[in-house]
Amino acid sequence: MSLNHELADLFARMAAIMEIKGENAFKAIAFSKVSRILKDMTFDVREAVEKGTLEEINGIGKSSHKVIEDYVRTGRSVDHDELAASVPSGLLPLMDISGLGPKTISLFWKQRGITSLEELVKALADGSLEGLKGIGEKKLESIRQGIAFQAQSAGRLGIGEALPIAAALVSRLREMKEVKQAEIAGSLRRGRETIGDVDLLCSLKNDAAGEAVSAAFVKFPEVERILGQGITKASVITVGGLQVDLRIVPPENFGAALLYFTGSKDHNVKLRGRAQDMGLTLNEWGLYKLSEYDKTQKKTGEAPAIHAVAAKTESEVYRKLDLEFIEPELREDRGEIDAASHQKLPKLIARADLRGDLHCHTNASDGIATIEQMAEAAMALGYQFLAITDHSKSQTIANGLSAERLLKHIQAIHKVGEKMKGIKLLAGCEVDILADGSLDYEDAILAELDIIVASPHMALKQDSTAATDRILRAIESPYVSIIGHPTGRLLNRREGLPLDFARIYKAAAATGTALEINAGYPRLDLNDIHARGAIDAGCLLSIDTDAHSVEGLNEIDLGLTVARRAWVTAKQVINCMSYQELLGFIGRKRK
Ligand code: DGT
Ligand code: CA
Ligand code: CA
Ligand code: ZN
Repeated sequence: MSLNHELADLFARMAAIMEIKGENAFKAIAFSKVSRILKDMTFDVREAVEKGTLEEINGIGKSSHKVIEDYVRTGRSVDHDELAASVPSGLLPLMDISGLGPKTISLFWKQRGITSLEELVKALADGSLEGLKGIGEKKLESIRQGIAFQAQSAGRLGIGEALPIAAALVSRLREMKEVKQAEIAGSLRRGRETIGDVDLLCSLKNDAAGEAVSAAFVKFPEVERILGQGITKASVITVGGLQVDLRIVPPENFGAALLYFTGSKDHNVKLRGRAQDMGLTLNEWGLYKLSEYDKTQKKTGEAPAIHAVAAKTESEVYRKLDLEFIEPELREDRGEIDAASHQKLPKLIARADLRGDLHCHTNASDGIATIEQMAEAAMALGYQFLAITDHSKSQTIANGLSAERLLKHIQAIHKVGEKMKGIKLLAGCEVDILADGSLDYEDAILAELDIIVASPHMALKQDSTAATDRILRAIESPYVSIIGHPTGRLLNRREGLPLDFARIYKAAAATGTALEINAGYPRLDLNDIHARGAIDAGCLLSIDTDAHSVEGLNEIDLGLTVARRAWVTAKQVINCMSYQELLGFIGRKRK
């Protein structure tokens, strides 16, 4: 985790503790804001401290400076530690339970003496939480579900947390003069949304350097604890509690090893079966002729002393198995091997296919940049269009726009759009889908907008029927072009709406409504399974960052990963249309 993110978490925690204590409401809000700013910042906050330019960062006040400076200098903050010590330590982990906010925690603590997860579980079971003001059985049930959900996702880290750590380790390996190649393998290379452990692979320029490389690896700054270390292997626990296994393999076997350790296991099993059928055998060392392969030749931990049919690159192995190259995101045994054997693999969408972002926020609602700044940033990314979609009026905590403010904002967006050459701006809005499926403005107001992303934000605990009817009703509106983050889930934190997806896909396809893959972490909503279900049902998708800052517009990659895992091609994504085609898409539904 970067220093910025560590500090962002620290501020979020401080804000939560203040809320639990019921003190300093204004300071709690200010600290939440600082947390968000730190998360979105592109430069290292350490630089700002060293150069003394902390004051120039908008939105970070005096009392935050001290916390940041302390933390940068000493790795901790006295203010934070004092605050944390002022509440029972068992209360803080409760913050991570979906359905349980600081206000409720505060109530449980002050009225019922709950100070830990253990006590909460017990109280939920024995009925002692009944009768609290504002806490009905429905709320209690949703907390029970939140606890169950947390237990079920325990032990797997989200890709957004795991990837930066793994990427830092790989780039450190690549900087070493002894290292020839270093790659991420395992579920992380396949782009799974949660990661059990990280598998890294490297090869060396000189066989004898294994000991030195593995010794250096376990001393990388991200490493917190060493589990094991040898000539061909090392295992560590990093900051954030992530296990990372490094394997060192000979360069001539690198491709086969990468293939093997990328998995998935089910994909590997299918590949080995295919190899067998062709009179070959496939293992982590290479692809060999079965007739030449004699297990007795092979000492454990060493490459077989025979000529390999293929071993050096993954492409070679796939080619010798009469398969097209299968991208790592597809290696889940979901039909990819069969497709590859018939040259029927999809040409997966890539970053270069995107022509614009259709969901982002400015400082008119809860973003931090202006319309101009967002538009310029989108241009710098090579985009041809950008939709500005600030929040609608019900999102009061996000400074959602009243109808009156929205109409002015539309004019402001159009004005900037006319001024700017090289990018088209769409005056849009992220309109709340209210609990009953109605939209947050009258149709007459909606008709003024160039594009509408309609999203669920509140009432995310509905049952399947209510939730599905709600989204269906929004899909039926001729003004809605995109359903934003359709379930409202947050990875590892909130399950989101239990939609009946078959009905959603059908209605979206029939009406010409795109379903969003929200690339913002930890949303990633739709996920890979549902995105694939959508395209199989003939729906179009939209892939958007939901950026709240200029930097946020860069965070499209995880959304693309989800899309690629869903077999999505550029043809199925409205962000890959030309501007004219996009207008046609929006216009057809409105007619
Ligand atoms: P994870 O770590 O749970 O997120 O998922 P993976 O896919 O990274 O699984 P992991 O770390 O246990 O193993 C990495 C890869 O190594 C896996 O995708 C395939 C390969 N592998 C590991 N153990 C076996 C095995 O017993 N049989 C086969 N065929 N492949 C294995
Ligand atoms: Ca793994
Ligand atoms: Ca592993
Ligand atoms: Zn939203």
